[in-house]
Amino acid sequence: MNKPASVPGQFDAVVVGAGFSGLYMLYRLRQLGLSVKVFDSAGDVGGTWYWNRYPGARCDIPTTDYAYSFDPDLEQEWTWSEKYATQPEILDYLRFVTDRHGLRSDIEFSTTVTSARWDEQEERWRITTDARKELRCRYYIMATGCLSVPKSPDIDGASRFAGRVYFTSRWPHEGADFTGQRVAVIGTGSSGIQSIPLIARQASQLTVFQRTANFSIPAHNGPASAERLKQLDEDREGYRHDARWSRGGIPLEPTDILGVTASESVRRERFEAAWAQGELFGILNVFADQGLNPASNDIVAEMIREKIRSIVTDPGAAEALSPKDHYFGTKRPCLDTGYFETFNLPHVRLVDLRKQPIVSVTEEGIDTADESFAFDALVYATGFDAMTGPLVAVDVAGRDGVSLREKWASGPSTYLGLMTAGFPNFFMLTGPGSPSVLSNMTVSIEQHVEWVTGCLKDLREAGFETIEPTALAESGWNQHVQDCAAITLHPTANSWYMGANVPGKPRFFLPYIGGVNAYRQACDDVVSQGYLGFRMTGPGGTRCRDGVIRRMQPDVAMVMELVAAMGLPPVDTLSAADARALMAAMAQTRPPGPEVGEVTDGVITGPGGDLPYRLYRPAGPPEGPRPLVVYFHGGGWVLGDLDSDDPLCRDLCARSGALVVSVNYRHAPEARFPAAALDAFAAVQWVDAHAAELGGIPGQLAVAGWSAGGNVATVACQLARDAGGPYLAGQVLICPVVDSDMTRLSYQENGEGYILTTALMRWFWDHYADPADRGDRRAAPLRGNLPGLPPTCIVAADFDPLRDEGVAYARALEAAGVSVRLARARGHTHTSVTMVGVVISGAPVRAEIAEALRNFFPNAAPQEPPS
Ligand code: N01
Repeated sequence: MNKPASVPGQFDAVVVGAGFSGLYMLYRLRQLGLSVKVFDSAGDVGGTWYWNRYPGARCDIPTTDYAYSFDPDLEQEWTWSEKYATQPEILDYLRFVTDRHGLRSDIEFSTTVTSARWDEQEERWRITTDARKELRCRYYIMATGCLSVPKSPDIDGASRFAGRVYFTSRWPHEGADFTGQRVAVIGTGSSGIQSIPLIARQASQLTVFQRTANFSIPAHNGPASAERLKQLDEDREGYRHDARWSRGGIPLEPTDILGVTASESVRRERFEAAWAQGELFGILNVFADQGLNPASNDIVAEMIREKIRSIVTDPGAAEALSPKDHYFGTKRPCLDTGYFETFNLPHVRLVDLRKQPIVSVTEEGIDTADESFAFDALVYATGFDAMTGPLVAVDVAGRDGVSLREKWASGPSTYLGLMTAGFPNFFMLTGPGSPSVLSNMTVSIEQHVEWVTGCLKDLREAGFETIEPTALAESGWNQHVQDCAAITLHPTANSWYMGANVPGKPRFFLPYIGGVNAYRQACDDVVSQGYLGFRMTGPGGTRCRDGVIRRMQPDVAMVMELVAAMGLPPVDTLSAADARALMAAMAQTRPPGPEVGEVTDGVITGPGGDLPYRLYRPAGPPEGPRPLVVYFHGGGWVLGDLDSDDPLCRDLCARSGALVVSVNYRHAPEARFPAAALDAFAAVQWVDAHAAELGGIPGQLAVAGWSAGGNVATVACQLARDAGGPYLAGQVLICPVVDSDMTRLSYQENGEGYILTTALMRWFWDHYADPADRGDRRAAPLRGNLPGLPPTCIVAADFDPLRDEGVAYARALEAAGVSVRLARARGHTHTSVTMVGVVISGAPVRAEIAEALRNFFPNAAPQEPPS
């Protein structure tokens, strides 16, 4: 039972919303012994399931999973009747849970919270409702859901229609009878796709106005999956645990099969199995790369289009119903029961608004550019102001009276999707920046509620009364949320995930796509690091451990995990020969890099013998000579060859439009310092002398190199300057070794755990140069004479032990009057920027490198980046 308010009108917590999240929040807060008041505008519990009563409304996550897991007895007492339960059954379930735990007494229905203001003096929220009720609380919790504010009809004349108007999101409780009526449905998202087949059963004529064709797969509804029920019966707790630590909130083994490399039969088999299963997470897991790689996505998309064409008998309608303007999964895919089949009925018509847009709603119906339609009823299935809409619907004002609406004018900003700076003690359940709508909501809701409960308990035990994220932690999280989205295809779509469905709403990827498991880990890590990024205050003082919880690019983190799971021996424990064999074996499994026009191999005569080179010529126009870049591979002067950096050279060539000549140089320990540096200089001289026959423009020559290759590249620059030639237009140094001092901060921060370790760097140096030689400017070019060097682009990666020497070189070059571009590889390691086709987030850095190269050559032709 709830603790009553000790002072009338004053509660420990106010919760807005009595759906899945608000009910569970209330249950947990009561267990903490807090006084709580819950408000909901609806007349009963249920949230989204109270309002969305349109015909055909069901969940699209199997009900075995779309349910609370906090109460094992409840799980035994409630049995779902179908794989995907209907809205009335889910509403019954929520009523059952409410009554079972006696929650109703603390909920005030039919009451809307209109404003919430932080009172700085009292450190309380002042809450006002539409019943003019005012109350105060310490904690203000929005449990208002992600899709609860309907989008207002943005169609001319919407108010003019004289017939009955329905919104799927505000369906009348008494239902609607369309028998014998001419009905229009506008919108073909999940709500439209679920309701259209049932409306068609009653209506005498049904006209569907479709702006965007949507991907939908058959739900194959029926009894719950026997396999899943068996799993639950055998080990319910284990099943729920797996769900909590899965990517989407349902136990599922993520595939590692790539669409682009799978055979035709494997592709077909995997797709048909997912189609037959009828589950969203299944069809989103046909291939590991379908959410990232357009080519892989298109394989799945085309198979769905084939299905649509096989169902819909009118080829014109089939074509119009086949989605082509977005990648599969980038708008929420739908589950349907007979949706596409409905368009085979003689009284159902599809109007493609891309061909004949709506001009206006009229008194009688709808006018499109080509036709006037008359209707008895109009159904809007036009969606929601998603995720942010419900939060800013209340006039929330935090410190200094700043409103949430103002703060979020150009997009939401949260820490973990749970809180936002400037709004102390204000919590959001499944807010923007959390997995929410991309996950099984019930799992995400339970995780948020439990996190908030744990936080309030910890605050109390430590004697704190307020908690609020810091600006640094919040901006770091926002960046991470966007980084996670940026490596996927999601930001390309005009979806409600991007805010694109609401005119004027900032384009911003709203949910967290890094996965339920990764997200849960981040939330747990914040707590275990003493509430990293939160400021807590109380009578006992203030505590704040400021910082950013996730700084690494998500795909780099994934690669790091994969490499760790391989359990490879540390390279610094191997012989040079074994290390080379290991590197060569690893290179076998990676993608080949982009196509270029031509690749030819040749040999340069170097000071110590032949030096193999590989020449990359860009594809396409212009014909004729191009600028030349001499490239040196990485590998600590010990490892690497023409093959090791082949994908990177292709990428540099394709992006920059220059000829790239990758030159192998003598390796240590067989040929120690200064062999590699001398070879590099000789190679530069040779390429300069043979520019025309290589297809290059004489005099338009730059050098580039990664890691130890960056070392020999810049040493070659210094030697060329001293020798009075060749003339070099620029140098690109990707995470270069430029000094032998291994005490810099970046060594301390990143010397372990990021592939290039301090131990490995020592191993490289030991193989390459005697300690006495390591201060020589041909080994440590940072110590050389720097004036007169060509324009330079240096890439410094956050998690690289060599980061700070790269930065120091950039600063020293600048001080010597050299034009320098320092490209920060944010969230990258020493090796990740060069992992072409593996680490997608490295592409913008490589684009910057290519731009720097093009700028070295003023007459170079601009290039299209490789896809
Ligand atoms: O809304 P939507 P929804 N003129 O935004 C069209 C969840 N959900 O209510 O795509 C003409 O998806 C709009 O066209 P376009 C689920 O997460 C779950 O259907 O913007 N058309 C689109 O076709 C879902 O994703 C279930 O070009 C206009 C449609 O209206 C989310 O809720 C069931 C228009 C809106 O589709 C939202 O689904 C239902 C205009 N002016 C919902 N404005 C389950 O199964 C909009 N449209 C659990």
